[in-house]
Amino acid sequence: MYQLYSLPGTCAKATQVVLRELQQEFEVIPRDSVADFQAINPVGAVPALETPDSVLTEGAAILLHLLKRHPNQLMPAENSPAFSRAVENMMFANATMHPAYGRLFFLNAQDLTPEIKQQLLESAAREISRLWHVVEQKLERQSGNAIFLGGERYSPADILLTVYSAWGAFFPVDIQIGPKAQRMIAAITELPTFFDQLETQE
Ligand SMILES: N[C@@H](CCC(=O)N[C@@H](CS)C(=O)NCC(=O)O)C(=O)O
Repeated sequence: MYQLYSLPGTCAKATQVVLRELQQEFEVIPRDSVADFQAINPVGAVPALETPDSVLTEGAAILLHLLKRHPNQLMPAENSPAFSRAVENMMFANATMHPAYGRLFFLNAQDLTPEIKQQLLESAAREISRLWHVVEQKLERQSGNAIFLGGERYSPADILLTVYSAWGAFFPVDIQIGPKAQRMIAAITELPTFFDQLETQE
């Protein structure tokens, strides 16, 4: 049984989806219900995962830990070129796309004139759109019926990107997401593991 420290609507949702995909039991602990969360993750961020051995932080590291330990169809065989590509896509999502969206949250919290804030938000949104164009190109290169970055099966990157894609709606900006990426997002959103009625209680 895992304990997952989480906040509603955050990147920790991707960890929950993967835990469900792996059919692992877990308890969600709302970060703000913990008196001294800094003792668990000095950074203060979610997700943090309590495993039988220790507490792990950093979303991508948590996913790799779980995927290595539990049989799954989310990742290809470990020594294959496809595995390296799946890790590359996961890191693109976690280390490139996530921080790009993070700029929107950061800018929104700054004490700026409305005009300057809007200009900066739009500039951050243009960069996010550029990254979604990179996703679109990756999806265009997929063959046949493959609609995911993982091919015909979805991969951790598809789940991560789908979680992040919802964040654009919080800001008064236009983020361009191409048709293939939109199709991938729609398919992930429909997964039973993506939806959890308890999430509103996190
Ligand atoms: N590099 C970290 C970043 C995690 C992160 O930025 N988490 C956000 C939510 S998506 C967070 O907890 N922010 C702190 C806060 O909202 O107070 C990871 O990938 O786990």
